[in-house]
Amino acid sequence: MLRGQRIAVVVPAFNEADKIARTIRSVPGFVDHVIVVDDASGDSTARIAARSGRRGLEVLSHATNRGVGAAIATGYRRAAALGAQATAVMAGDAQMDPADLPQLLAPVLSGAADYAKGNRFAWSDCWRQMPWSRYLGNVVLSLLTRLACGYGTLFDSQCGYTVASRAALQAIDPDTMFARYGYPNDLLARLARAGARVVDVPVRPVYGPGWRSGIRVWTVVYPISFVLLRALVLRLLVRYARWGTKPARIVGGFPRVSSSI
Ligand SMILES: Nc1nc2c(ncn2[C@@H]2O[C@H](COP(=O)(O)OP(=O)(O)OP(=O)(O)O)[C@@H](O)[C@H]2O)c(=O)[nH]1
Ligand SMILES: [Mg+2]
Repeated sequence: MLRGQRIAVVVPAFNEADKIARTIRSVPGFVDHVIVVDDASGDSTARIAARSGRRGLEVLSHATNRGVGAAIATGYRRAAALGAQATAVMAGDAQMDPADLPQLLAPVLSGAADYAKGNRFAWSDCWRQMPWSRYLGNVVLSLLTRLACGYGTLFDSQCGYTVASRAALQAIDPDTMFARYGYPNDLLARLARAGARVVDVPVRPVYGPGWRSGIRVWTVVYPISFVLLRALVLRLLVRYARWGTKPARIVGGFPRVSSSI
C-alpha cells in the first residue's frame, strides 16, 4: 500500500532467467502485488520467478509466445481483478530503476493524472546512457506519436516504465491491446481518444553492461508504422465527429475530453 492505495506491478518477461530474480527483488516493499507474466520463455524464467518467494507474487505463463504487449495485457487484467488502484509496469530485464517508482506513482495516486509514463530524455545525461540507435529512433517515434495521439507535451513514447489508474486500465481495454512492439504507442492513442490525462515523469535510463534487447529494426518499423497510422486516422475521425460540439463527459471515469486532442 502507498498512501492507503493498493499497488500492483506487472513484469512482462521473455527469456529473462538471468535477470528476473534481480528484477523481482528490486520491487519496493510497498507494492502489494507483483505479477510476473512469462511469455512462453524457452528458459527457466518462470521457475526462477516462482522461487523468489516475494510477498504478493504471482507468476502467470502464456502457453505460446504472444509478445510484450500481450504479456502486459495479461498482467493488467489480473491487476484489475485484484483491485489494484494503480498498476505499474517494470520489465523483466531489470531496466527500470525502482528508485523512480514513487515519483511515477505520485500523480496517479493523488488523482492529478490517469496515467504516468517515464521520460528518460528528461534525465540529465540521457544521451550518454542510451545507445545512439535507441536515442535517435526514440526521438523520431516520440515526435510521430505526438502527432498521431495529440499529446503535444509528451516525449519518450517508447518508455515502458508506466503507471495506470483503474480508470485508465478500463480505457486501455487490455483485451484488444496491441500485442507486440508498438504497444506503448497504441496505448497512448487509446488513452488520448478516451480523454485521459497523461503526464511524463523523469526516470533514469538503464543500459548496463549485460544489456541485450529483443528489438530489431524490421520487427519494430512495420508494427509501429501501422499503429501510428491507425492512431492518426482514428484521431482525425474522432475530431471530425466532435466538430462544433462542446467537450463531452467521457464514460469510463475521465472528467473531460482532453484539450490537447
Ligand atoms: N523481446 C521480447 N520481449 C518480451 C516478449 N514478451 C515479453 N517480453 C519482455 O518485454 C520486456 C521489454 O523487452 P525488450 O526487448 O528489452 O525491449 P525494451 O526494453 O523496450 O527496449 P530496449 O531499450 O531495446 O531494451 C522485457 O522484459 C522482455 O522480457 C517478447 O515476445 N519479445
Ligand atoms: Mg530491454
